[in-house]
Amino acid sequence: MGPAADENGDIYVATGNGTFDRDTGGRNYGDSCLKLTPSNDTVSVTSWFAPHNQATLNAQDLDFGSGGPLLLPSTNLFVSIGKSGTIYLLDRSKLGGFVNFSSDTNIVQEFQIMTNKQIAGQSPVYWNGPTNQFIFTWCGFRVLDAYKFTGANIQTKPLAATTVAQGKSPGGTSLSANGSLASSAIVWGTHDGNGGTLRAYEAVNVAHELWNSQQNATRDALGSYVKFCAPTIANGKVYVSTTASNLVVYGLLTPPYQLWQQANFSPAELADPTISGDTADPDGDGIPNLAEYAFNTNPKVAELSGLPVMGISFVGGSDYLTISYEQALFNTDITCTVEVSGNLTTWSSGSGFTVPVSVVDHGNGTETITVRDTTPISSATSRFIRVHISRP
Ligand SMILES: [Ca+2]
Ligand SMILES: [Ca+2]
Repeated sequence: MGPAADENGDIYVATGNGTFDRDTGGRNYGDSCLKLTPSNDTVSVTSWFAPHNQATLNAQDLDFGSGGPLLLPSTNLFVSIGKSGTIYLLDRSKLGGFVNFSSDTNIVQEFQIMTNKQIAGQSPVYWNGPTNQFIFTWCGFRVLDAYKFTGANIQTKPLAATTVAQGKSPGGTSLSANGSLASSAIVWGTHDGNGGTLRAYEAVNVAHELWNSQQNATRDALGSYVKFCAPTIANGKVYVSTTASNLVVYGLLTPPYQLWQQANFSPAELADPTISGDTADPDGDGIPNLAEYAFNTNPKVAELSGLPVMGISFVGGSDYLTISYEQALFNTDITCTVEVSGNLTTWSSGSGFTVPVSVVDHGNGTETITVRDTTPISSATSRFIRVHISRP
């Protein structure tokens, strides 16, 4: 599996089967983990670890490095999985060397995540969620497990697991999330069912499968997959490699705004822009449809609740205008920008004009965003604040 690098430029690699004689003064690091430090155009081993049973691992083809190192943010630790089914938690500043005992007393933690010796396949996946830090593993012949990382060690009993197990040659696992927002976080994984299937699980509870590519197989089937190869998520799409010499790209077939229109208007209404168009206001509440979409309100119910709320915050001895608005997380096809003005003619936003105050996730697919003015009320004759909605 691939190496990992930290903010100091140190590189961490886990090796597979091979000669190990470092403990007796040799230069061979089979079934080990190495910390490589670049300096003056050379790279040197500045710390290393080999499991106590490295000779057994080598003899039984249980490559230590079958799951690569994963650095854990905001700690000095990293985690690695071996083909033997052991998960290792190591201290980056002192990996531990080698001890000839019956267990690795020289490292932070180790435990068996699989009862049988199986294939790890790839690096674990980390997510800093709203209530827990998670480490996800989906190894060969195993279900996808979500472990809790406390910041110092890993709880050995999984918080949740899927019901679908990998086969002998596991695919790969990735995660997409909007920060720590629970409702946004998805664990994506490929596995060997039906020749290759992409599956999506709720990260806070991986027992809940959100979607898989066999639900509408005619349209979405992956067909084949590449073992140990994780999906890549970027710009709202999921990219999956296959053995059929093609890259399969998954995304929403219909833009979110269009889905919202379809959910709120009949086919006849959709054909009439005076009812379903961006600037139409069929419920007569003064809020045009695009704003009803942006603020997650009902375009057919005249109501004022749910609209942006203006307030005043006291910061550093001065009062500032603030505005809070609710937005659905699926609204990825519009941009809401808070703007401020002193004259209702010239509006400004961003650095020097507005500052983010908070983002509160409601856990139901919506969040409340609060932004404030940077000009104190007391220093101006008038101050105004608004949310500007734009759609490409
Ligand atoms: Ca309206
Ligand atoms: Ca309305």
